[in-house]
Amino acid sequence: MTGKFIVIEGLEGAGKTTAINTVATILNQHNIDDLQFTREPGGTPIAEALRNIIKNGLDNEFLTDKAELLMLYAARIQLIENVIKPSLKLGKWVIGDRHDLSTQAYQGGGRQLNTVFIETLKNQVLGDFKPDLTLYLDIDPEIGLMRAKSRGKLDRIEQQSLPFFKRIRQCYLELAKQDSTIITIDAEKPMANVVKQIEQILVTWLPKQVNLS
Ligand code: T5A
Repeated sequence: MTGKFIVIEGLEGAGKTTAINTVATILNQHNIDDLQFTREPGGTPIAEALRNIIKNGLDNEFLTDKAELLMLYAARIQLIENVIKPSLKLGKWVIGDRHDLSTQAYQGGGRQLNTVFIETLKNQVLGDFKPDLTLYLDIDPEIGLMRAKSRGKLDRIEQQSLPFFKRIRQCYLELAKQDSTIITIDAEKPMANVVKQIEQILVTWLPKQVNLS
């Protein structure tokens, strides 16, 4: 049996780290122990090098929005072909810290890049590959950024203006409405409540995926 691909999405400071740990714990409780964790951009040597450029830039060279988009897809396809697909084939369950929905929201909504251009690129690079389930942690960007700031220095993307993050949130919410495999979680609630929401979703979703007698 092939594994499943579960992705955690959301703005900075939404609480993806806790959500990932919660998903892993619940899978373990259902005897699903062979897990592969990924993060995007990143997760292979080439993809991690691209992550570093995307997050921090290089030598003060201006990074264009289109180049950022292309690097994200380059990193993503490296990860999919070299890690995600082989893991799923071996029956591992993959838990992803971000995936393509981030590009739709950040580069489509935030950067306002041409959506036809993004869609064409997506179709060419990913084909019909997509996560089995996406948990979108919805949070007001002001709250998320406050949480992110409390951790220290902000990276190139985190330094963007508030309207940029508001557009991203709007885009996430719209895309979640259009796709039944994306489930929205209220991430403004205290951590214990967020954990509970994830548990409730997985307890309903998991039995549909595997025979958990
Ligand atoms: N990007 C990525 C794109 O633009 N396009 C793309 O296609 C992709 C894939 C990646 C950056 O790249 C961009 C998006 C990003 O800007 P990243 O480091 O992977 O960078 O992503 P970040 O969102 O920056 O990661 P963060 O670590 O900021 O977000 P998390 O993981 O959601 O935050 P987390 O879990 O570390 O929590 C932050 C703080 O909040 C607290 C935690 O304890 C922590 O201190 N917290 C809560 N506090 C109160 N109540 C709760 N419910 C809480 N949940 C967490």
